[in-house]
Amino acid sequence: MVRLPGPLNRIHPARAARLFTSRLRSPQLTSRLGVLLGAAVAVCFLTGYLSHAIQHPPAWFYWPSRPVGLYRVTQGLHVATGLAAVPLLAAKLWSVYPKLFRWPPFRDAAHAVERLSLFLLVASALFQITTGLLNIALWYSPMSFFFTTAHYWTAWILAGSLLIHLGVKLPVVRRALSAPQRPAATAGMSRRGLLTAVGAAAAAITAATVGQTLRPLAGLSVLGPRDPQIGPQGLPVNKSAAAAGVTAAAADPGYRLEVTGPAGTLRLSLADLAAMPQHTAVLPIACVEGWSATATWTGVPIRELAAAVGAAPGASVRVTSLEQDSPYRISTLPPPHAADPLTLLALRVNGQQLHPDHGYPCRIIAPNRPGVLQTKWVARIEVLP
Ligand SMILES: Nc1nc2c(c(=O)[nH]1)N[C@H]1C(S)=C(S)[C@@H](COP(=O)(O)O)O[C@H]1N2
Ligand SMILES: [Mo]
Repeated sequence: MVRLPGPLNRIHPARAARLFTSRLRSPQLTSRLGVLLGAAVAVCFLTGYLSHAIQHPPAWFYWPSRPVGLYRVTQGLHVATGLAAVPLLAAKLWSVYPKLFRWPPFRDAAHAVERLSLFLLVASALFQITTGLLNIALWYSPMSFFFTTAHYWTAWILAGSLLIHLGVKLPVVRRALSAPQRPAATAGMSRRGLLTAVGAAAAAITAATVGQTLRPLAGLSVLGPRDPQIGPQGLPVNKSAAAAGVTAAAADPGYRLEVTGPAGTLRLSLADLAAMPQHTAVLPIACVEGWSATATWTGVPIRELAAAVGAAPGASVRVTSLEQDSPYRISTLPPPHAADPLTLLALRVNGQQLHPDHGYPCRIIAPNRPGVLQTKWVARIEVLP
């Protein structure tokens, strides 16, 4: 029987028993759900940290330009494991929530600290799932903070409080998972039935969204927020030329690309760029939001442009967009990407001139790189010293 706190003691004991005691709740159930949820959170945390490090590289960090689709896989896993965690977390919280009403709330100081860390764990997990969902739905208005920063720092709170929780609960989990199975429930749902239902919910969510990056499954992708057909030239659009405020600048016949390096500065018209040797690469755009799509890109390799202004081997290249006032205006190609022959200043996609929404007059497309760094409407290319 569950001891209820003050106000809840007024509920008739038989009613309270119905409210709070399901024979399904047990350390075994909670432990099994915890193992599954822990695995999803671990993959989600590591792939999320990786995505952050690629975008804000610490000094020790190295990210290669091959294999070309690696980021597509890691970021696909980040979003897929985050989504699969929704039913797992819901079931796990259901399996323990009567403990929330335990009276007294804590036994001693150590127990109080443990429950505080548990509060941080639950709060940060709910925050990560909610903000992640809002972000992939491109629904920013409920977030009065900058998503990227909040999602990043909360991940550390989640990881820290999860480690404390694991440390405290490991003996309970070990006992629960090595204990002999209790006889199956005679009426209602069995533990196996519940675990199967939760697993099926996670699988259904995955199947309904993973087609946004695993393209053969695109037909199933009823919950994937970005349909591959949305947008011109068969590619999703993250931000249109109009939304970026570049429509006039991009269409200006006086457009010149500025290329700067140790040997000086070139100003190239679109015709100049088109007259240079063109290369074609089949590369995905892999958005941090979990969608990705492969396209055939044609344009001038960045390393040829960098060499034309005297770049030394191993240089980084900074790219600036025509777009003003945007955190995505500037990106830097680190040495592996700047030197990779597949990294293009693309003029064409899938055999057509770039649509304005895909970055006309020209855009960056590089292998193994988050979509957010594939800068559109390029105005300037600088070889960094
Ligand atoms: N200048 C600029 N480039 C940008 C963006 C942007 O907002 N501004 N969005 C980026 C993001 S988040 C993605 S996923 C890709 C999407 O490219 P697409 O719209 O051509 O599919 O463009 C990237 N390039
Ligand atoms: Mo993106």
